[in-house]
Amino acid sequence: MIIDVIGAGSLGLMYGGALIYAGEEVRFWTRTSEQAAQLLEAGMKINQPDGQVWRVQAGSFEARDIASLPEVWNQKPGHMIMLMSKQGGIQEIMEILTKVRKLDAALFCFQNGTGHIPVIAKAFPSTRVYAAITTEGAKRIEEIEVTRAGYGETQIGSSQHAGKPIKAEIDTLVDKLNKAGFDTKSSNEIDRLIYRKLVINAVINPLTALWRIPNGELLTSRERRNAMKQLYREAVAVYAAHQIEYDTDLWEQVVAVCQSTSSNWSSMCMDVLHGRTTEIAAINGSIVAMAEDAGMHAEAHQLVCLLIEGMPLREG
Ligand code: KPL
Repeated sequence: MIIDVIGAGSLGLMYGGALIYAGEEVRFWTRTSEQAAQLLEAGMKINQPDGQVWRVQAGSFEARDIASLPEVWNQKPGHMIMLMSKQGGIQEIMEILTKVRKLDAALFCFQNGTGHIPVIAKAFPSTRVYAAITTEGAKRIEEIEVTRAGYGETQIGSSQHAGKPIKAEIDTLVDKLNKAGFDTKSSNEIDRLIYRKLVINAVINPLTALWRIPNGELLTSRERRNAMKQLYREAVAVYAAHQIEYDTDLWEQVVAVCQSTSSNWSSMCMDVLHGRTTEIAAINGSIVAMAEDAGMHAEAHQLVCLLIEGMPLREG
């Protein structure tokens, strides 16, 4: 079974590399042909939290730039796609995927934020689109080396905003990911988990990115906790206005994620440190939009959107 991993950033490399290490047939689709060439020549390396280094041999997988996907797929279709790019890259990837003659596959979306699942499901009616929510974190050291930040949890399920699911497809990926060393479960309530993760990201990501601190350091001062609380309160008020259910201990869950990922640099903090576009629009921006829909204002979320969007970007 061919697993196509689209996007070889930190999470893409970590999941894809671990699947190859576990014996799966993986094709990486990279943003640049340079990264694909490096992967093909040198293989890749995953540094595990326990100090082990998993070396994925060159020759044991395929890697190409994403632009060549339609041509290759039309000759040799894959079975499962893991879409690992950031939200900001989805549009471009979708444009490339529309060139595939018939994209008959299970497509697993690993993005933070909301909104992308129904858009992808509508654009590719012959795929089954699933959502994956993860607390795994990784840091890309080089184009071909990644360090896993700790042991997280991955949940996969079918969103009510996507087409009819095939349970066996979810179970197959769950099984493969567990064998590759990821604690993975299937979930019947993935939409609830998406909204749960949205709050977690909307509180942790912009603040860690603004203060340039690892997740755990958010808890170390009253001022930082107060800022977190303000974002949290606004987000759950917006959920209440939309009748979106959330766990009564969601605040404690946000704190628990800061603790369990205390030495991680959030994905948004990493983007800001590298001068890259962030996922702020899909995270806090979606809370601002939901607030507006309900005739409310989410002022703290609006402010962090402006602060993050005003950060200098680096070319390339
Ligand atoms: O999902 C994350 C991210 O960095 O995007 C958290 C859970 C905050 C872990 O760092």
